[in-house]
Amino acid sequence: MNSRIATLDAMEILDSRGTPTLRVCIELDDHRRSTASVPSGASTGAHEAHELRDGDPTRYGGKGVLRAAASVTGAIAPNLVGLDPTRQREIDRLLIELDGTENKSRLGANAILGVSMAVARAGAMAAGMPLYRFLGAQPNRLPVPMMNVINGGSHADNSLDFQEFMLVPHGAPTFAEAMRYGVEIFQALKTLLGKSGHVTSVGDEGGFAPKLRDNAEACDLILEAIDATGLSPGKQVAIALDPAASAFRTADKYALWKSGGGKTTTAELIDLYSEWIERYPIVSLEDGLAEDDWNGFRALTAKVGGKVQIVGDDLYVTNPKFIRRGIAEGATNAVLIKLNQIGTVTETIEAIELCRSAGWQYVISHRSGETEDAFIADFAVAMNSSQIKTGSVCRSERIAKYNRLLEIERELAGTARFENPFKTR
Ligand code: 2PG
Ligand code: MG
Repeated sequence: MNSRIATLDAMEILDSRGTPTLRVCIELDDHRRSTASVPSGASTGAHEAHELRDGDPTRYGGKGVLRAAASVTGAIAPNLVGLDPTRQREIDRLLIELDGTENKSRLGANAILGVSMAVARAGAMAAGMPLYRFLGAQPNRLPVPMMNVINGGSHADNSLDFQEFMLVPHGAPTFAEAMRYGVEIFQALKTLLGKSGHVTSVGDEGGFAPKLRDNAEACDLILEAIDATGLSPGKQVAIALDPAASAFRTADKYALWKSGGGKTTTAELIDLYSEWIERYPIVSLEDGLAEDDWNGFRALTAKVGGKVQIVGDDLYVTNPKFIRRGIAEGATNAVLIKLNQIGTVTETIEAIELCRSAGWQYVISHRSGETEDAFIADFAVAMNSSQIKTGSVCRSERIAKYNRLLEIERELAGTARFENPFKTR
């Protein structure tokens, strides 16, 4: 017989921005323990599951999570004690029922996800398997990393409207080599920035946060840095962007206020992206438009979706309801997957299954507020995801995921695959 859940506990810890978040601990009846820590976003989609915060102005500016911790120990724990932790789907259904709201606002999506992730780990432990093997059918693919080396938008106090400028070492032979490419380019970029008098301090996801002339200069610098390493742009390393356009959406336009670029219409922004796609080796464009601009997304995908990956993040918030609509309307051709946007491991897997059935790519993603928990590294391999987005190549909360993937690649030894999911142009 499998081990059973004996106790559940939760505590307030801190994330990479020094903001409180939740850690859940499950003890099995054989005294083994699993823990999971919940991430938190800054550029959050309007329809994300509800992150429960205390709102008590005397602690952490209202951002404490003691109420979410109390959801775990109060409402949830008595219902889970005695259950078999390998029954993830049933336990997640139970959590959803216990909450009873559409967006998990009663118990808090942070409380529910913390439990759901800790159950997955406890299940893997009970089954005597690493997490990636427990959650995956035939896990042997290492995802191509998307490394956010220049930060802007709401992740940095600089002149860039676009939130993320990422390196994609898609032409590397292995995951470990992909990491080396990324790190060497990151170091070259640091030298370049220093030489041209820019600051080399980093933003929330560990990417540089310089005050540049405009958004395009970030792509120019990345290209220069790739050249400086002797790697070949477009062949070995490409660029991915996440403008996170919901953050600069006004009533009917997009306002490039950080760079002083003025207001643009949806059509003008689509033209700018297609021009960039011709000019730079871009393989992926996430949230190029805002979460409510469905018409714009359809037009963008119709125009450039044959050449590059168009990813919806705020647009879908990992919610099968919105992904279904996106598939029906051809709004994008890929989805960003964040566990805490929907709130349980099971619903996240359902979102991924929808992508698979449509032949769409899916990218497993961190949040800008992270912890040392590397759950998404195992999860990406379990889901056979072609890509993972987990920040720059510095700061331990980002590196923890990369290091775990290096470990998994080594563990898989001869059977590990690392493949380029992008169209080569
Ligand atoms: C995003 C994420 C992660 P945040 O927009 O894709 O990079 O940012 O967690 O702030 O929503
Ligand atoms: Mg995004």
